[in-house]
Amino acid sequence: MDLQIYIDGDFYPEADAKISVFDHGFLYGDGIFEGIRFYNSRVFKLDEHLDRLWDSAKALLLTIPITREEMEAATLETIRKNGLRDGYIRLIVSRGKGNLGLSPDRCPKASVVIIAATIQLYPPEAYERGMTVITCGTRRVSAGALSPAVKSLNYLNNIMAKIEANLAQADEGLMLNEQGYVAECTGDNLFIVKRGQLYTPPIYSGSLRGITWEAVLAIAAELGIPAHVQELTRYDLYTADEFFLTGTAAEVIAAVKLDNRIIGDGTPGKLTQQIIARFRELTQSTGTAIYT
Ligand code: PXG
Repeated sequence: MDLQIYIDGDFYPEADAKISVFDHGFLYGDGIFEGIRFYNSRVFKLDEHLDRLWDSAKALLLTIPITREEMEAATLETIRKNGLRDGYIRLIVSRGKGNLGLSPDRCPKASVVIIAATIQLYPPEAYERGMTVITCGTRRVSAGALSPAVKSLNYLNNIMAKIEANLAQADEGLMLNEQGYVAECTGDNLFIVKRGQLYTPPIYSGSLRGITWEAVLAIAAELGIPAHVQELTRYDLYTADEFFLTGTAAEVIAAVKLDNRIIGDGTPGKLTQQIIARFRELTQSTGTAIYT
């Protein structure tokens, strides 16, 4: 069956789901998005994603043209229209149709697009063996240029790093900030385990405030695993016992090699597996119900 895509209040089959070439999301990457997962007929962390969407909009002085309640209803309706129980939502708010000229004041109304589909970010075997990661030369864009906390349609910084990882035949790319501290991977936050404790870089090192990242910090608290949010260098990663990545698309996934160095014993670590197991339980049993 053709996907049914939501655009500004109406549903269109995929082939007819089109936006203007004068939309500033297309012309300038001016807009924001969220990537949200749903499992077992529940949307995982929907409120948190909508909070972040509204924060991104505020940071860009972008007026979302519908209310938060309408956005939530439209998201759930898009999943129902496609009859899905497990999958992935891409929610986009673009600056909208304007003219050739980058000023957003030429765009009278933002556009909302909601796609409900599926996503497979990494090959299934990567979840078994663990990911290989390389450090990218491309630095994460500084907060002084464009805050990495804004989930904007401008992903070229991450895409340039992803290209480096692809060329090196690694599963993911590690991005450092301008000071050389660890920021995040191209579409995932990261954690290490050292002597039974978790460490992860703070948001101000240059990462998105990941919703999976926050969920993992909550799991650590629940499981009694001490967790430290502090600046990290590659030294910390090279000498870690375990290394794993988090993201809505990636979920929680072990990383076993960085720059061709083996991390820990080269297999997904015990604490990582414990966290993955609890994360799976939560994704299967919590979230906003879609079909009631
Ligand atoms: N950092 C960046 C730069 C991201 O884009 C994350 C961290 C993880 O955040 P969440 O909130 O998802 O835990 C992301 C999220 C895609 C895709 O289509 C990318 C993300 C999420 C969903 C899909 O590649 N990135």
